[in-house]
Amino acid sequence: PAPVFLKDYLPPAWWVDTVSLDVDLRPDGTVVSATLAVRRNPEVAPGPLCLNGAELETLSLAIDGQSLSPSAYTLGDESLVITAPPERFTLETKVRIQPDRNTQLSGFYRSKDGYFTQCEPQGFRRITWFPDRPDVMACYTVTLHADKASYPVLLANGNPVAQGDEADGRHFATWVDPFRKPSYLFAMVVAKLDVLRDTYRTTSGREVQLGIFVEPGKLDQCGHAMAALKKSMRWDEATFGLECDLDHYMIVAVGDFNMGAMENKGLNIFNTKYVLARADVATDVDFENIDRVVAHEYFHNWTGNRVTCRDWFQLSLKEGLTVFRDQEFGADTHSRQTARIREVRGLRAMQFPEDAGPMAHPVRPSTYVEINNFYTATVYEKGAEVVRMIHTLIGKDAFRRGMDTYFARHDGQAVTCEDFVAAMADASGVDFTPFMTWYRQAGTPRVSARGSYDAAARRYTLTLTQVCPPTPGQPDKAPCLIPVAVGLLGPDGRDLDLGGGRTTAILQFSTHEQSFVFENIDAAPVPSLLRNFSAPVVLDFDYQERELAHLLAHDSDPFNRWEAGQRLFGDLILANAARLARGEAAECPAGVIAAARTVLLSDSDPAFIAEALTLPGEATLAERMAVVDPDALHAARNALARALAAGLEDDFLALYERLAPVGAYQFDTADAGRRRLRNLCLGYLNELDRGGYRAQALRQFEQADNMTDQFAALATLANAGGDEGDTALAAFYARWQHEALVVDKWLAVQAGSRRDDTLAGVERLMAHAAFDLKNPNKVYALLRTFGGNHRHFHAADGSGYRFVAERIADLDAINPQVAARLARCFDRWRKFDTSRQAHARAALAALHARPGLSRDVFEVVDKALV
Ligand code: B3K
Ligand code: ZN
Repeated sequence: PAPVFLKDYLPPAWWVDTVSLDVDLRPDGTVVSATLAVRRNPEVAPGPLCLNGAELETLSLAIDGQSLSPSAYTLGDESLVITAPPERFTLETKVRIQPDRNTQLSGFYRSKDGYFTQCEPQGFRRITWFPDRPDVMACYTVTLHADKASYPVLLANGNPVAQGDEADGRHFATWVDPFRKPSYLFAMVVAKLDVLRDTYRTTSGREVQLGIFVEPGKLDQCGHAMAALKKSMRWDEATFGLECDLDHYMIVAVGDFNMGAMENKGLNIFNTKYVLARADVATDVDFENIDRVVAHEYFHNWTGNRVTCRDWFQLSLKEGLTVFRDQEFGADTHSRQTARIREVRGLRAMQFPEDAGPMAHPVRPSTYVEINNFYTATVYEKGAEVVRMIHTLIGKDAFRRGMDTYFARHDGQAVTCEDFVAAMADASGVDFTPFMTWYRQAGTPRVSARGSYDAAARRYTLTLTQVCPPTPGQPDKAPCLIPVAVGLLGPDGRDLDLGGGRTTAILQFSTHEQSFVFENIDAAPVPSLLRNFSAPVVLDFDYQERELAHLLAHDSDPFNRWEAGQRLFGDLILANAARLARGEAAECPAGVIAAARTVLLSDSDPAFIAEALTLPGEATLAERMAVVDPDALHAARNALARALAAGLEDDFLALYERLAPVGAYQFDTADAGRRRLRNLCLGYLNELDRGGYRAQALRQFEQADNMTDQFAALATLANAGGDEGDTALAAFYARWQHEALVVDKWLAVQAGSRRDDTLAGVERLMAHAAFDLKNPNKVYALLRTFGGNHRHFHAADGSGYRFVAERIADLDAINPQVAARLARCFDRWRKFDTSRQAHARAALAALHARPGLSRDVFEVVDKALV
C-alpha cells in the first residue's frame, strides 16, 4: 500500500454544494440514491471529478437527468472518475450496500438494535459515491425508509421536516441539516431505541431539544450523560462564549463501536460505554469518563464542526484542541489537581512509548498509509499538551482572544494547524515561529537540568540542556521552545520569591543549552521543575532521596508533590529490578516508607493521597530501562507495594475503617476521592497475602451498594492468592452476565491479572459465551488488556506474543481498525532481550507474511519490523 503525503495536498477541483440522499432499507440490502449539486472550483486547473467509494454495488449513474454513457466515466472498485463534466451539474447515483455484512463498523452497519453509521474519517464512501475529504463541505437533506415496527426510530443530522407512513408497514422521515459540513460528520440511525428527552436554553435564549437514544430498557442509565451534556453546554458558554447553534442535539448509544464516540453534527453516536451509567453498574471512573467524552463530543461542535480540518494531516487541529477543552472542563467540574495527574499518567503510559517506537509521528504527521492508524495518543494527548503550552505561554486572557480570533476568521472553513496558531499569535502578539517544531517533530524531548548555588553571591543558576532522540524518518532533531515552569523551595519548604512576589517562573527554553539565573536567593534551594507538567518532556535532575521527600511534603505545586513521589518510587523500583536481576534482594529504605507515611497521614485531599501512593506503572518504568526485564520489573514493583503495606499496615487499616461509607452511594468528586483512597488501602493490605484481608475484600465485594467498591474488591481478589478470587469472579459473572459493559470489566480484570495462569485464563475466555470477536468492546476488554499486561504479554517463552499475533490475524478479517489497534501492543518489542525479541519478531513476521492483510494492520506490522 502506498503512503499519502501532506506535501501532495491539492484543493479539490470540484465543490459539492448540496447532497440529497434517499436511503431505503430492504431485506436484500440498502439502496442509497444520491443527488449532488456539483460545480467546478474556479481556483484550480480543470480536471476530472474523482469520487470515492468502497464496497458499493453501482446501480445507475446520471448527469442532469441523463444516464451516463460508458465513455464518460471510469468505474473502479474504489473510484468513480467522470472525465469531463460540465461546469455545474447535478449528479445522480444509485448504489446498493450491505450493512448486515459490514463487520468493519465503518460506514453504515448493523448492531443489535438497528443500523448506525461511523463516517470519520473515510466511512461515507462506504455509503455512496462522494469526494470523501473534509474540505468538501455541503448541505445535506436525508430521507430514510424502513419497516416501522422493527425500526421505529429514523434519525439523521439536523432538523426533522417530514415523516409519515408508507405501504407495507413501512415509514419514512426526512431530515435537513442547515449547516454545511464535511462528509465525515454525516450520520443516520435506523433502529428501535428508547429516548430520554430534555431541553436546554442557551444564554441568548435559543431553545435546544436534547435527546439520548439507547437500547430499549436502559433509560434508567441515561441520566448522568444528560446532566453531563447540559453541564458542557453551560461551560462552553461561560468559558469560551460558545453557544449551541442547533435546534436538536441527539446522542445515540450503540454497543458495537470502534472508538469512544463521534461528534456528527447534531447527531452524536456513542459507544454505550460513554453513555450508560447507574451506581450499581458503573464506577466512579466511568461516571467521570462519561462527563469527559460527552463534553468532548459537544465541544467538537465548534472545534471540529464549525471550523473543521482541511485534510487528515490536520487531525490534531480539532482533536488536540478538543481534548484540551475537555481536560479543562474536567478540571473545572471535578478536581484540577487530580485531573492533571491522571492526564500525565496517561501520557507517560501511552504517548511516551508511542513517541519512542516504530509508529512515532509528529502531532501533525506528514505521511500515513492508513489514516485510521493516526487517531493516536500523539495526535490527541500530545496535541492537547501543545495547545496547553500555547495557553501557558500567552496566558488565559490572550488564549481566549485567540479562540475568538480563530472563530471570527474561520467559521465555516476547513483549515490547518497554522491557521490556529496564527490566531493565537495575532491575539497575543507573540511570535510562534520557534514553537512550530512541536507540530513537525516526533519524539519526546529529554531535558536535563542541573543547579548550582553561589552562597556568597546569593545566586542560584539553573542550566538546562535538551536533546530529542531520533525517530523513524527524522534522524536529526531541532531544539523545541519548551516552557519550563520553575519554583524554588527554601529549607522550610516554602516557595522563595523569584522577584516581584512571583513564586513560579515560566522559563522559555529554546536552544540546546541555556542557563537561567535567580538572584537574591538566601539559601540553597530545592528546585521544583516543570510545575504542573508545563511541557511534554522527560526531565532529568539528579535529586537526592531527601530532596524528593522535601518536595513530596512541601511543594506548593500539587502536580510536583505527586511527581516527587513518583520519582522516589520509580527510582527505587528500577534499582530493585536491577538487584533482583543480579539475584540480590530488593531493598526499601526507611526514608521511603516514612515519606509515604507523611503523605498518607497528611490532610491532603483523599484523591490526591491515592494518586500519590499509586506506584508508577510497568510500561512507564520500562521506558527508563536500557533492556527491559519484565519479570524483574514486575517483581520489584510488587516488592515495593509489599514493603509499603508491611511498613504502613496499621495506617492503611485505620484509614480503611475511617473512610467507610456514611450514606448511600452518589457520584460526587469528594466521595469518589474517599472511595479511591479506601480501595487503595484495601489493595495494599492484600499485598500482605493474608486470609483476613482477603475476607475483608470479599465482604466489601458482597456488601457494596455500588460498582466502584464492588469492582475494586474484585480486582484486589483477582490479583491475590487464595480461592476468594475465583469465588468472587464466578459470583460477579452470575450477577452481571446480562449487562454487557459489566461483563467487559469482568473480562478485563482477568486479562490484566498478575496470576501466573493469566494467559491460559484468557485463552479459555476466548471460547466463553461472554466473548465476541466481532464486538470491539469485548476485544479491547480481553485482548488489548492482555496485550497491556506487561509481564504476561512479554512472557519469556513468547507465548504472549504468539497468542496476540494470532488473534490479530483472526480479527483482521473482521475489523481491520480494531486489529491494527491491537497490533500496537508490539510497539516496544525491541526494548527487550534478544530471546524475547526473537519471539516477537517471529510472531510479527508470520503476521506480515499473511496474504490479504489489511492496510491498517500492514502499516503497523511493517513499521514494527523495519
Ligand atoms: N472524532 C472521533 C474519532 C473517530 C475516528 C474513527 N477512526 C472521536 C473523537 O475524537 O471525538
Ligand atoms: Zn475528538
